[in-house]
Amino acid sequence: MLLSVVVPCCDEEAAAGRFAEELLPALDALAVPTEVIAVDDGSYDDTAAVLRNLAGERRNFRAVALSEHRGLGAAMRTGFAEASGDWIATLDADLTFHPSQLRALLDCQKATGADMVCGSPFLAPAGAAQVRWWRRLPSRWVNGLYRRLCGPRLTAYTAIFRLYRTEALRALRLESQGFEINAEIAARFLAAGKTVAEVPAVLTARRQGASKLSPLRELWRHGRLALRLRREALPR
Ligand SMILES: Nc1nc2c(ncn2[C@@H]2O[C@H](COP(=O)(O)OP(=O)(O)OP(=O)(O)O)[C@@H](O)[C@H]2O)c(=O)[nH]1
Ligand SMILES: [Mg+2]
Repeated sequence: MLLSVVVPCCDEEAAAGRFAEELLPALDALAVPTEVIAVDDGSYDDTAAVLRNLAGERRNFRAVALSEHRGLGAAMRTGFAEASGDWIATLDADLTFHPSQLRALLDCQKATGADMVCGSPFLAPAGAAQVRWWRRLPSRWVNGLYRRLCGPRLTAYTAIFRLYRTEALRALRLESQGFEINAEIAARFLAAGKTVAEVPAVLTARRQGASKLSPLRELWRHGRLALRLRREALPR
């Protein structure tokens, strides 16, 4: 087994500075072979240089640089195409889902045989107590919308912290440009009849750098995706 960890990075110079001390040791502790694929998306800060340096020092760390800013959806799809592992995990660059929690995703996959395992801050005893209420509330609302649309099987349609069977992920036709890509992937796994599972995962607050989430833009994109998924599900 090889686990490819795809980490999209946009203006994450400070967060990427923690990869050597925090991300890579946490991956080593999983005791499975891993590779990191960090996708820089035309960052304006020194993210590309930090990632390039790390790639020069560590055998299992790859830095992929997009020539211009193309958005989270495009960055993640690039990471999926570049991955060599038979399993792919996706992770925030700010490590707000701590990578040590990948152990729980791997264990759950082993126990259930699932094609996709989601880490959910909505499942007890995990949570997102550190995250401000004005960020938690819209997230709950949007996830509630996807639950009504795609089914109650999952609680975390929008969270990035996941484990995927590469073959199943690559079979999907994904179109999302922004943060809604995580919801699109979950919806398409379910629509394709793939097995999905969920484990509690703790979400902490960002410690460095600025958030890239623009709530209004992402609400608009989620609305557009929800309409598209609904149209696809209607009998013709
Ligand atoms: N490559 C790329 N990565 C992005 C883009 N937008 C966000 N990201 C990355 O996606 C992840 C999630 O973005 P965040 O800004 O952490 O959004 P969030 O987790 O919803 O909110 P906070 O943690 O509160 O900032 C981070 O690793 C970002 O660097 C983008 O346009 N391109
Ligand atoms: Mg984040």
